[in-house]
Amino acid sequence: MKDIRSDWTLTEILDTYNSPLLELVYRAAGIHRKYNNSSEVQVSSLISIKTGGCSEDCSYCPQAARYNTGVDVHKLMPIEQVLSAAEKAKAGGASRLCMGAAWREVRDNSDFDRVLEMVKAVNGLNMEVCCTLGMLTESQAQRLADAGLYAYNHNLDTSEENYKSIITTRTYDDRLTTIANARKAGVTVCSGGIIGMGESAEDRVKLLLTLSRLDPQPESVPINALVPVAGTPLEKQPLLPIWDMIRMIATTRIVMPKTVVRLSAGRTAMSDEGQAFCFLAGANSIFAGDKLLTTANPDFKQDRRLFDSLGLKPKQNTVQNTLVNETVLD
Ligand code: SAM
Ligand code: DTB
Ligand code: SF4
Repeated sequence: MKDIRSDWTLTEILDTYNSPLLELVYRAAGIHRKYNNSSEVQVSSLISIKTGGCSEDCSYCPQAARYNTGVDVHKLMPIEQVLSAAEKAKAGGASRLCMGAAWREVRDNSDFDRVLEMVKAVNGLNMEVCCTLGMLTESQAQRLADAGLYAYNHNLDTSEENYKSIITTRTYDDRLTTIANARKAGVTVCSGGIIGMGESAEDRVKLLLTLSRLDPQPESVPINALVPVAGTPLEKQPLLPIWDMIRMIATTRIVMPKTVVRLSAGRTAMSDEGQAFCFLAGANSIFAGDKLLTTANPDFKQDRRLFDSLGLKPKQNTVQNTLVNETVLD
């Protein structure tokens, strides 16, 4: 049977997810080695270009204005600050920079113009540029593409059925529309979810079913473990068992063989051995640098040590940057 499929069924993915753990990992590791270089891990770095004060009610998020989480709220950063953070990330081994803004949606205003300038500037460093700015129209996606955006991150987070219990201020369809808008503009798609929010195994599998049926499948799928933040409705959620993360990564790898599967939020609570299992099961990307958007993450040095112990190396950026010359000439 062929491996790259857009016709996975719920039962097939559920059976895969529930199969004996070591068999599941063995199968996922085989698929991973067939389609990817298993000794390479793509390293991304995150920067929060606009923090907190968001109008949405995402139950997991420390940046929603309605929860008292004590995040350090700040308006859109100056371009120079983004550039120096990007340079630091590049020096630490990151080949991709993801800029996140706590916005419900992008508006056509001077802030968006500044984000477009940031995209151009980071492109000039020859890094893959990714943004996560909330909902986008097709023309906004096109303007980002024209500025040289490589990827747009917009997570589906959970199953359509469970979505309403996590977020009420937007719909699953809104998310799918933004993903389609990014795709139409020729920007690659990064979309995944969060586990450990109290969802069932079936919710996790339904998320993967939806992602696997996107045509083409997303180029990158971040799997986040919930970071329970005090002040959010999910603050009391127990920490995700590592075995659940390994199962989710392995299943993602099997249903989306060529996708970059990112072991995302939650790594500070994971052991090196737990993370090693995730890499074996097909994870081939991480966020590196001591901060995600607002919460802690292992620093570059710690990850370098982990890579050295496991014989992994950071993937070099192979994307040819067509806008570099243009930026230099500007
Ligand atoms: N506002 C934009 C949006 O919602 O698309 C972009 C930023 S938002 C913070 C990006 C993603 O971070 C969310 O879709 C969610 O998957 C993830 N995230 C936020 N808080 C998290 C938490 N406490 N634990 C794990 N992942 C989280
Ligand atoms: C994704 O899936 N995870 C990243 C990135 N995409 C934007 C964000 C994780 C945020 C974790 C909570 C925080 O640091 O605020
Ligand atoms: Fe706002 Fe994004 Fe956080 Fe939701 S996840 S509250 S949209 S920043």
